Amino acid sequence: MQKIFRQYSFGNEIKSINPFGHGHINKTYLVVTGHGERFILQRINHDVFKKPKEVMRNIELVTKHIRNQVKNEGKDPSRAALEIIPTINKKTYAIVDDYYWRCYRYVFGARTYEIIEKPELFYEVGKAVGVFQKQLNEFPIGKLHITIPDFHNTPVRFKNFVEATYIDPDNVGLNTFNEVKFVFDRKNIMNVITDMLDKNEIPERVTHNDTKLNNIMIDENTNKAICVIDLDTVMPGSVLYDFGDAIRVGASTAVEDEPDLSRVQLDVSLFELFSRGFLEETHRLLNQKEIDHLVEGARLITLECGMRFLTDYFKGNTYFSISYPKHNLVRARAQFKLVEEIEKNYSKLQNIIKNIINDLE
Ligand code: GN1
Ligand code: MG
Repeated sequence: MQKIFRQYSFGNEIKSINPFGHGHINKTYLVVTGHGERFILQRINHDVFKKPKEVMRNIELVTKHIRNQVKNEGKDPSRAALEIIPTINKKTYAIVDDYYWRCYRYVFGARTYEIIEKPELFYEVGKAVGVFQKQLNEFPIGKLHITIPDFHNTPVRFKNFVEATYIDPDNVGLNTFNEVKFVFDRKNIMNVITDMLDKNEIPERVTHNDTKLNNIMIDENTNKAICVIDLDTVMPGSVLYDFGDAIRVGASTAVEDEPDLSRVQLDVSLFELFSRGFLEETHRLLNQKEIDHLVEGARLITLECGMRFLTDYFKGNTYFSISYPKHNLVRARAQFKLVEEIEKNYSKLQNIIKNIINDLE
């Protein structure tokens, strides 16, 4: 750690360093200095993000853009986006022993949630995801690097899944017949969103691609959302996946890795609250096809995420960090249960979207 701290101006005032957060990919630490300053220090997982410099360039551009937007609206930009702390050499990252590290200013008086504790919070989360989309609507999309190719390309994720079922070095597949069948039964819907993108029926937008609940910062005093964090996967993509990923985590009655499937349900009223917040911000921006496929976005990203967990389980758990051997299988099962829940409520959810749009127009 000393080698990292030598590259930061606060480096010789460190009081404590502790692991922080619940991310599955990067390593995150909370750093506190003797002056009571706090920083979030992260080691970028370069097996996942092969070009960390490009990740940091994207984040630099996007956070600058958001701050300028907010400034132009006459509002305080200080908490509107993550703030990268530069190194002494004015770089957005520090390289130590082939690892890339980066540092953000810690946001005081804010927190994230693993599960929605008060329903009205999810309306605020919807607003935040919508505002993020709005703020980046004019961003020159060509400037963004593709930090992970085919990240939300569901047909490619399906193909990788099918290949992984053959690999299965530890023979873990024996007990997963039902899960594998669950995915295959849905092979015809994998390409619904990518086809619309290919045909230009829906636009490529600047999207976040990881809008799960714990990536939204909430003010502890006002309960208002502050900003969206974890910008590593900001790339061109479909807004349907951003909408969907937020629903996948926030509208579920259980955590992502709940082993007791009877507890994993879709809370339709939470879906409605999020959708209202989100659409209040974005309904003028989205085209009809996008509005008609928001629910499909929730189903597909949940299915995709389940496939990714199961793929990793078959391949020996090399991608997502796990706390016990079957963790990825448990995660996958919870996702598939949620897919069923979305399917069961599909027409109800579609009506909710329709009604919100009617109210707003
Ligand atoms: C990963 O890093 P983290 O935990 O915010 C993953 C997402 C998954 C999510 C599932 C770069 O996000 O795509 O949806 O886990 N990020 C990457 O919890 O793969
Ligand atoms: Mg995260």
